[in-house]
Amino acid sequence: MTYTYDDQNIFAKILRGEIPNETVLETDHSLVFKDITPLAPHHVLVIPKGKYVCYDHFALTASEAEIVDYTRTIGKVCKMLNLQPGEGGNGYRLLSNAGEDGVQEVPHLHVHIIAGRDLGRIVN
Ligand code: D5M
Repeated sequence: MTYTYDDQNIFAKILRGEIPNETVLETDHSLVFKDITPLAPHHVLVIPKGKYVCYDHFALTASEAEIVDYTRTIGKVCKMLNLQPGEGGNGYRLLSNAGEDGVQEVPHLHVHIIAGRDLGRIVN
């Protein structure tokens, strides 16, 4: 399996501190920041600090520590933003685009957390 990571992608530049971001949460292995073009009242991106192109690349090659950190970070953000449907929140959507058919714009793994309005159905 060969993945080619582009060190010049915009999220790599954010991780290196070369361009600014609105950080929501930072952990040992993950960074969460506000999406520059929000689709809803809450729209943040969760990225691993490691060089992973997309979800399968990360899930199949990252260390367990990175995977646990990333998964828990997504949960922590849902909690921070009060989105948990079982805990009085109104829910959210997780989305991760990959590759050409997924219309991935930035080739560094990111999960979108989108919430704060009725997001409608995307699959039936
Ligand atoms: O979407 C990539 C997402 O990344 C898109 O929602 C815009 C967002 N983006 C692009 N540049 C920035 C910066 N500089 N800060 C914050 N958010 C940004 P996808 O199609 O999933 O690859």
